[in-house]
Amino acid sequence: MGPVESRLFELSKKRPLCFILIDSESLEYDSASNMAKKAEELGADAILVGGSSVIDQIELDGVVASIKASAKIPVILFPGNITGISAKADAILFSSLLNSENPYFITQAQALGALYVKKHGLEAIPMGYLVIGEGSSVWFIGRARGVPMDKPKLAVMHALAAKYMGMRALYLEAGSGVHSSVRPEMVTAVRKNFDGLLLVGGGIKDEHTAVSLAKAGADVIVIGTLFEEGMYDTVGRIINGVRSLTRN
Ligand code: 1GP
Repeated sequence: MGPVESRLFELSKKRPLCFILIDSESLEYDSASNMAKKAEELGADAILVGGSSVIDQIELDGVVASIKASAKIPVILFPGNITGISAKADAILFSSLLNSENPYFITQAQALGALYVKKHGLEAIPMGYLVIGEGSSVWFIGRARGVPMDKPKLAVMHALAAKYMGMRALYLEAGSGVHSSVRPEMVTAVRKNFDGLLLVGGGIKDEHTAVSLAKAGADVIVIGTLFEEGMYDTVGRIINGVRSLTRN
């Protein structure tokens, strides 16, 4: 484990964490900088930089550099494709979309991006990425065969596969901006079978939902849309609610 992963993993043993996802596409550097300051001020534990159709890596480098210059918390890439990698970040969620029907998203994009990650010494956090439900952008672009929301056992099967393949993190993704987030029952079932870092995101819009998911065993709650829409009061309540839970 590299330093960012170790730090987050250790912290997650004490309390659940909250990450803010910033979509790097068409983001002015000043806005990126302000968003980073705001995320840190609200108490986020890390900033994820993502975007499912990033095409301008020069712009991405600028966005990541602006975020890094404005916040002390780790800046972690959450790429949707090989164009989402920047040497300026602290680490990368090096993910395989476990339930994609297109091998490109399972191992090929990873192979195409691997030498860049090595060349720039980016800390890679090996992660299984599992799309839950249907109809989101990631579901469509990633050609995912979405795990039905009410079938926790199917999520558990993938979680065990991720564990046996050596992945130290797992992300249960309902998709950005969706109406319904992953259900706590699914998180509980996965938690019993996966002891790595468990991230849950997509469609989390209120403190009650976020806290229920963290209580069910999520180590990290990821918030994107609410933050992007400037709903800072709600995001602040979510972060405080999640961070105030303790782990035994
Ligand atoms: C998307 O899970 C994240 O990858 C965040 O989702 O934008 O719905 O918060 P939201």
